[in-house]
Amino acid sequence: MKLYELVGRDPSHGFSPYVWRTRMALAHKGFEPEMVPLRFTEIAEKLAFAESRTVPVLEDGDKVVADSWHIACHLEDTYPDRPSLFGGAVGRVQARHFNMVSFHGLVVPLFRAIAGEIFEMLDEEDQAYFRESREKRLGKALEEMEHHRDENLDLFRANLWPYEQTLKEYDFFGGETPTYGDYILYGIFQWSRGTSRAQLVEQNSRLDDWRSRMDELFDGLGGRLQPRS
Ligand SMILES: N[C@@H](CCC(=O)N[C@@H](CS)C(=O)NCC(=O)O)C(=O)O
Repeated sequence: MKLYELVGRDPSHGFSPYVWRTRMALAHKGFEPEMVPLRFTEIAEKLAFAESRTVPVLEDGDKVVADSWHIACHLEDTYPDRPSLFGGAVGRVQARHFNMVSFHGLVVPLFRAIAGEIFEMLDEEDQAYFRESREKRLGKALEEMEHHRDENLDLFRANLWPYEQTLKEYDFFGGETPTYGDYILYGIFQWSRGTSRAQLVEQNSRLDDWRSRMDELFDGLGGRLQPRS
């Protein structure tokens, strides 16, 4: 299997939240894909075969699957005898909902807070692309976003409340063991760990402890990501 991922100047340092959730989902199913690093400005050309303008893209034998959600569904449907990512049909819908809720409440404010730090990870060509595309999306210059960093981080932290509460009763969002919702949220934290110096959660909070448990899964796969220094 091959998994196409996003990197900055360092090709061994993948930081996409969507790729991280997918790496964890693949490990959950017992797969260790060959990682193929791409810079932003390589994606469209290198992934033309998959008709995708974003990572992740998975090559699984002669099957090509683009988009993290489609990859998760492909893995669940193609490998039903391996540990389940969703825990059934209801769990699949709830994972999709988790995806939307966490995008709206967490990915959006976090991106606004750390966009400037992501920019710093990129080479010159990618920086030009990132600035143009993201400033259009944000409606503001990256430097101007920096002035709103604290308020966006505060919003992100406030929106963590339901996740923190759930972890008072359960070890994982899948209950006793992690499932796809855990990988979605963990991907968001990995994105920040790999690109930003922001401290997202308080030490020894439920989320902090959960994150440590997630770091240890699959022989410490996620914990090996070098934090931004
Ligand atoms: N809905 C997609 C989103 C993937 C996505 O936005 N990937 C970003 C990297 S984090 C990307 O490839 N962006 C390419 C670009 O902006 O040109 C998924 O879940 O796979």
